Amino acid sequence: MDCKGLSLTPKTFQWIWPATASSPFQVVCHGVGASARTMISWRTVPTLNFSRSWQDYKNGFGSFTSNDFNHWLGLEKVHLLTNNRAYQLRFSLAIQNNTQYFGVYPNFVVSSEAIGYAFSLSTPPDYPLLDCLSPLEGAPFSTYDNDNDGETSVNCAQRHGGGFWFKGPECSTICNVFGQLLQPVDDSRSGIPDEVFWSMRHVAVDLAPKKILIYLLNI
Ligand SMILES: [Ca+2]
Repeated sequence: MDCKGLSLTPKTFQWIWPATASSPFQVVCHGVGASARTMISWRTVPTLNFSRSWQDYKNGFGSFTSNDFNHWLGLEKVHLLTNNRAYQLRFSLAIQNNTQYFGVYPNFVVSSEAIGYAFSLSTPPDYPLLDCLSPLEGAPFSTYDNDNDGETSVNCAQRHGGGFWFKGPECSTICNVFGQLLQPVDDSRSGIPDEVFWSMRHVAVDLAPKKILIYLLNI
């Protein structure tokens, strides 16, 4: 069971129990019915630090009980969810005027900790945001204290200020979703390596959103 089909208020904490899990766990469900989103991350305030250890990225961190909802669900739970049912992964980025941009990744599956929570996915459709994840498919997850980026000359997670499926030495040139959420008023990247950003198709600016939501949609 996940958020799909639950009769919910628009945004709420729910206990779910995927068949792949040995015990139930709490997630944020957002929306109702067939379009309900199982949230992986909610970033609307810059105060929650995403420069975290492997254990934190594995198990999750942030607010699971209070009403600001800012959190990372945890790689182990994302692994359990995506091996239980087919999902589309979505990133929703909002800029200052509340315009939203989407990154959409069909058939997103995260492997086990034994192979570093590497992911697989299907070719994403064209959207205004460039395809950030396909070049990183198969790479294990990295944190500052568990550097799996494959390049000894750099610690990508440390450079970019948060965990991700980095591949060195470039790390991730198209997006950085777990860096510092600086929320610049002009919506564009200041250029520091550990800032949140996402490059756009056809436009020579990197978007620096004020808000990022990451979630799974049933497909
Ligand atoms: Ca490295």
